[in-house]
Amino acid sequence: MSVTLDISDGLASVRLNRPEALNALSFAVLRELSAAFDEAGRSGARVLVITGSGDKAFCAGADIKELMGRGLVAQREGALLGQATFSKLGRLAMPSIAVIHGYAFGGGLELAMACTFRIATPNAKMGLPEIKLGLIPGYGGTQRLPRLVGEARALEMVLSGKTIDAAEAERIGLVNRVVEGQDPVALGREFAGQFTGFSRCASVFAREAIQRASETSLEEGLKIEADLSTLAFQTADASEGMHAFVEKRNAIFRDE
Ligand code: DAK
Repeated sequence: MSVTLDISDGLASVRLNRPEALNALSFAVLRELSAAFDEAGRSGARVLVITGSGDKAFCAGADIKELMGRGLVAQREGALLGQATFSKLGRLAMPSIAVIHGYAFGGGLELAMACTFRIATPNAKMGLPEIKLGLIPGYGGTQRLPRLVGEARALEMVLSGKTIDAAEAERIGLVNRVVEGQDPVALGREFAGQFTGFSRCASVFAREAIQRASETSLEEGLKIEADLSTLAFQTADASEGMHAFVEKRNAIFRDE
């Protein structure tokens, strides 16, 4: 298997496992990823962490060797497969975290950008180098990068194909944090710890509202917020959270 999924203690850990090709995303890998996300979603895990195996790369992008010589219809189907696979991450009830260690290029960075959060080790190198191949990003990069870093920086990265390091990625908001440590899963688990103790309902509503912010007008977005925040009041967890405050105790959330 080129993708492994391990679920323990509420953490779903997805690992790209093709170190000999720097974890490049073949179409078979995309299909395995898609299946792993489905299974993680069914598992009830509270958070999902994605890492790459080996010490050189999170993921060096789409498998360039496999992309060559395919017809236009097949290429379009391939782009749609990559987009659908990555979009699945955003629809999971749990937040997802990409731990970028080493290279995250092209489709690898697009996978990371589809996650809720990205953290990077100091040796991380990121870029969308498709332009150097005569291509443009096809797995969501032209849409997610400007939403994360703004149009000007996205244009600079996509049109130059340049590589940026972890510090620069943190500065422009492409990654949430630079973290130090040898074990990527442990780094992801530690970062995830901030999000796992609350109501899943509230977490899902908050993510939905924030995701919609970049897709709608302010007026429409405020309506979405009013609806989702009102919905949050209907949950047992909201009742528990407010009662716990008044009773000066820790809340026990049940995701209800
Ligand atoms: N694909 C296939 N194999 C790859 C690969 C990749 N993206 N990246 C690395 N490898 C393989 C290398 O070929 C090599 O295998 P062997 O030759 O030993 O068999 C092995 O991994 C180790 O790589 P290197 O020997 O090159 O290692 P270095 O440390 O010297 O260099 C590197 C590391 C990451 C700087 C270098 O490997 C590199 O530049 N890799 C390519 C990075 C890249 O350009 N990625 C973006 C790909 S484009 C679509 C539209 C667009 C796209 C996809 C679909 N549709 C419309 C369907 C575009 C997506 C992309 O991601």
